[in-house]
Amino acid sequence: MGAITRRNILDTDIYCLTGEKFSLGRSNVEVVREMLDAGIRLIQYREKEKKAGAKLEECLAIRKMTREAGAAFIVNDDIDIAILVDADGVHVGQEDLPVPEVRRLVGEKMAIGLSTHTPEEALKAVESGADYIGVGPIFRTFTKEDVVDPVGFEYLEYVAGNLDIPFVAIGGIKEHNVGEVFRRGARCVALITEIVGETDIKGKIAALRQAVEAAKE
Ligand code: 3NM
Repeated sequence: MGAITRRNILDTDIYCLTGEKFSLGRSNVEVVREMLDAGIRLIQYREKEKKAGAKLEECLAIRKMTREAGAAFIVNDDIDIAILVDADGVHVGQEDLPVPEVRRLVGEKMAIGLSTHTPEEALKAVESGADYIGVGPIFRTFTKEDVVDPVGFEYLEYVAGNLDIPFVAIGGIKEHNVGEVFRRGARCVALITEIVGETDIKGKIAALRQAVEAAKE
């Protein structure tokens, strides 16, 4: 694989996020090890409960592992930690600092992802200089605390058909519906509970990959 850049960071089918609360007693680091061993090449560290020091320590370990695997590493929310560990990207939400200010902090090399839930937010994200957007929640999910109602396929199809920015579909995506998400225009999907909540993470990733390949045919 070539160098990871702001432009190509989403060039992969399956984007894996951590979620230690749902990880059946395994640590974020253990779960990421499984994901990388299963061939995942894009990891986001998402951890809302731990203190900064503990998050930094985990991110340093995951940075090392992702680098060795040639995988991209994105940190959710914590811009300071993303900078400290030399992450490939940082992912922010609508309530976080505006993208131009995030850019001033992280410099020109790091990718910035922004969660969006409406066409208006997506258009603003493009104008703001985000490198990619999250599009969701596609289906109902209880994983995110400040959850909004599902946007369904309508918003996904709008982004796929009208915007020239890399995007990732997220929210309630499972093995049984991932094929449909690809058929509706997604080229990258992000998942938390379907993967971290599975005993056999490698088996689940293989099954997801099979469903994605079938949808692409
Ligand atoms: N962001 P699961 S939905 C982190 O719509 C996150 O922006 C969303 O978790 C958004 O795969 C979501 O378990 C939760 O549904 C995704």
